[in-house]
Amino acid sequence: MLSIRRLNTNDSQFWTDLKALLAWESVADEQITQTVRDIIRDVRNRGDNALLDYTNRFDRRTLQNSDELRVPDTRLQQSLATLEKNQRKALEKAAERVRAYHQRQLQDSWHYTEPDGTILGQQITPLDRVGIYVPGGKAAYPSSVLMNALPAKVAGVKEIIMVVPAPDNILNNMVLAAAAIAGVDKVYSVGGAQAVAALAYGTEKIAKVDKIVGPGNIYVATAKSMVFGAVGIDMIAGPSEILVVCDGQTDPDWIAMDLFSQAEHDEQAQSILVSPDAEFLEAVQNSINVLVEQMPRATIISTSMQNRGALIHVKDLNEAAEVANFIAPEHLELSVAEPQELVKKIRHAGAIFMGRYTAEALGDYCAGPNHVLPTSGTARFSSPLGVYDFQKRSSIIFCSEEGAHQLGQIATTLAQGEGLAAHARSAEYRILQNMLEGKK
Ligand code: HSO
Ligand code: ZN
Repeated sequence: MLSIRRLNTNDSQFWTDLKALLAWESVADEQITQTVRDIIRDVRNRGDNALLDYTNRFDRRTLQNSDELRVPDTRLQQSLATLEKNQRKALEKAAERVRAYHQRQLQDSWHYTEPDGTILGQQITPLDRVGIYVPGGKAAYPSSVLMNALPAKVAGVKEIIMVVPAPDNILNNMVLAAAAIAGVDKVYSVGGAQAVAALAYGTEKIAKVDKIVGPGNIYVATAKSMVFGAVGIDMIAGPSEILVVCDGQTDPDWIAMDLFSQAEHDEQAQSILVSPDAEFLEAVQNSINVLVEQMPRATIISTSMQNRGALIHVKDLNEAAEVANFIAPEHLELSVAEPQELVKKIRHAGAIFMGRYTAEALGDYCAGPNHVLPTSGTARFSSPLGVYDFQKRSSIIFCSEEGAHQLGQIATTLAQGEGLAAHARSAEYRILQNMLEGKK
C-alpha cells in the first residue's frame, strides 16, 4: 500500500500545507563546502596531477599518466558502432528532433540606422568553449548528453568538452554514443568537484571553458556555484517534479504512471496530481497501489511519493491553474479535454504537456524541447536550457559625424553633472571638430 497525502483547497490550512510540501533546499553542508573548496584549490595549484590523484582515489582507478584521462575519439566511435541498432536509431532520431526544435531558438544579430547615419545594433556570438558535466553511475542519462550538447552545437559553440566520471573504470556506452551523435569534441573521464575545477580554471591537458552546464551530485553542484563568476553556469537543478492537472477523464493508470515517471528519478522527486474529481483521485490512488508493485524502482517511487507526493482536490480547473501557478512546476501535464483553453491560464511552468496523449516522458527523450528545466519554483523567473544560453550579445554603436555632434552635447552635459571631465572632453572633441568642419 502506497497511500498518498490528500489535500483539498476547501481546507483553510490548504495553502500553508502546500507550501510546506513544496519546501526543498539543498542542504549546504559545511563539511562538503570545505571539501569542495580544498579540491578546487588543489586542482588550480597542481593541475593534472591533482586531477589524477582525485580520480584514482574517488573513482577507484589506477591511472599513471594524465593522458589517460582523455577518452579517445576512437572509443566514442566504437561505442556508437557497437550500440544495439534500435538504440542507435532512437538516439539519432531524438537528436534530429532536438536539433530541429532548437534551430528555431537561434537569435540573429540586428541593427537599425538613424536619419543622421548613426547605426545601433546587437551582435550575437556563440560562446567559444563549453564544458558539459555528465554524471556517472545511476544517473548517467544519454538523453541528457543530447539535451545539453545540442543547443550548444546549434548555437555554434566552437568546442564542446564533456566530462564524465568512470567509477571502477566503467563508462556508459550509450552516454559515449550520445556524445558522438551530438558532436561533442573531447571527452575526459573525470568527475566530481575536481572535474568542475579543471573546466573552470583549465589544467595542462584540459582547456578552460567559458561555461559549465549539466547536472551532478551535491559536490558537483557546490563546485559549480563556487566557480560561478570565473565561468558561467547553467543552473543548480533541484529534484525532478511533475504536476498533473486532470479533469478526471483520462485512464487513471496513465496518470499513475506519469506520476511514477518522475518519482522514479530519486527519493526527493515530487509528483502531484490535481483534479476537481474526487472519485478520480481515488481511482488514481488505486492504480498507484497496483502498479507500484510492478516497478523495478518501487522503493524509490514509494519513498518520493510518500514524502513529497500529493493528490489535491480542487473546485474546478480554474482553481487547478491557480495551484499550478503557485507551484510553478518543472513539468506540467494538462490532461484535460481542452488543453488549449487551460494553457492560457498558466503562467509559471518549465514545460507544459498538452492533452491526454502527451506523456511527460516523451518530452524527456524525443519530442524536441529541452528536458533541462527550471525546478523548485524557479520557473517563476527562469526558462528551459536553450540555444540562447550558449549565445551572447554585444552592443554595436556607430556614430556618424553628425551623430557624434548631437550625442556629444547630451553626453558632455551629463558627464559634467557627474564630475567626469575626461568623459566630457572626449565627447566635446567630436562636437568641436564638427563645428570647425561646418565653418570652412
Ligand atoms: N525528467 C528528467 C530528465 C530525464 N528523464 C532524463 C529521463 N532521463 C528532467 O527532469
Ligand atoms: Zn525524467
